[in-house]
Amino acid sequence: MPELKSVDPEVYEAIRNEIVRENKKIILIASENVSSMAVLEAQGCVMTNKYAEGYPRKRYYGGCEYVDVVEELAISRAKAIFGAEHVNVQPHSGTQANMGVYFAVLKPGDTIMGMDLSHGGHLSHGSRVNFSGIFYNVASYGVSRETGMIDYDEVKRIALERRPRMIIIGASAYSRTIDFKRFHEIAKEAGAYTLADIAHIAGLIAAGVHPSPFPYTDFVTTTTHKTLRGPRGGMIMCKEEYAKLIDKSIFPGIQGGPLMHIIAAKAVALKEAMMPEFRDYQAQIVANAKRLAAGLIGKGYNLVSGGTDNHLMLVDLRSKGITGKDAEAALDVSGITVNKNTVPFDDKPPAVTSGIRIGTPVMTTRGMKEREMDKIVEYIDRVLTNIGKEDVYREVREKVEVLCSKFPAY
Ligand code: DSN
Repeated sequence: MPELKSVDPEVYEAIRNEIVRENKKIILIASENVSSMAVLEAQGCVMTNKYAEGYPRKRYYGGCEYVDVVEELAISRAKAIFGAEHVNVQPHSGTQANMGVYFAVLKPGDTIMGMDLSHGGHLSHGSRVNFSGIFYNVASYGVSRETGMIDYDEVKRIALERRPRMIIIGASAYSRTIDFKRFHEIAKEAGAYTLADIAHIAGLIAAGVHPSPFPYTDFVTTTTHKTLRGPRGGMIMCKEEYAKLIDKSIFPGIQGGPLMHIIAAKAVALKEAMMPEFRDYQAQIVANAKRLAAGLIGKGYNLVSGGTDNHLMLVDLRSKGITGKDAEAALDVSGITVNKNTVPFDDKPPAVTSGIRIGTPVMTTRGMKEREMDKIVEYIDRVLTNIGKEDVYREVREKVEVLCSKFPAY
């Protein structure tokens, strides 16, 4: 980055430091990934210069012939991967993708039903601090206290009682397979639209290692940067009958000019997701998560729902007498990055929490397999059983750096 170094040494320095951080730490944030150089190159390209309000071949600006190429590629690849009838690749984020769907078919005051944030749902699924909880009436479902899993009978009971106009299916911290068909049947009985927010598991679905929400759900939203491993951004997929409503809702409804450089990078990531290696990668993410979960259980940690079927797990630290906040801080100093997370029925506030969320997409991209997961379990346990001991943090940090040197991000 010679130009950047000379024009803005401070930003250059921060980016260099971020590369070092990503290389030398074990990163277990379930919603992050390491995108390829091809994705980064597309993301940093001249298409950032271009205004392209509208859609391919129907723009409000001249000179869109090349940005049309990348947007059409992104759309056709997403259709092929997910089996979607219609795709809109313009949402700037997952939350904007969800907003685009709500604004397409709901009116303020309608009832939506999503997973409770404190049980693993997402802010934009009806949290009262988010637009979704301000504009709409919210009926939430959660997980069962006994199993830590979604109780579909309870979902049905709430849906039939509250009669939501839309049921939102999907989570940010739920480690089990989601039964989209069952949700669809419940929604049909309740007279609700269905929206599957697959942001966390999009890569798994693309690779066929998690069941798809198609053909059941009316709308599917996702981010493109989590297991899908593309640039930061969002995407909406839907049945053809909703195509016009969705497109109008995104532009001119809630967005102006699309980020064409990001759409170029989305096209690249989607091409990568069509490669045979991508399937192996997603299967390894799940294998790594299962191994990590088994290792932690073996060390006496409680996992919400008792394990994982996907890329993440939620560790309930209450039996260990540690807060999520303290665990996150101690692990980060030791070279292991996780995020604190509320666990279902948590008695601590969101800034403290009783749990940590652990995910394997990043370290799987970096080439780690089951053997390395065993080492990570050892390191996590060593830190969490020695909270406050700086010498232990140092010892683990050194081991982490040695391990990471064999599995660089870039
Ligand atoms: N903030 C993301 C996560 O960490 O799961 C969801 O958008």
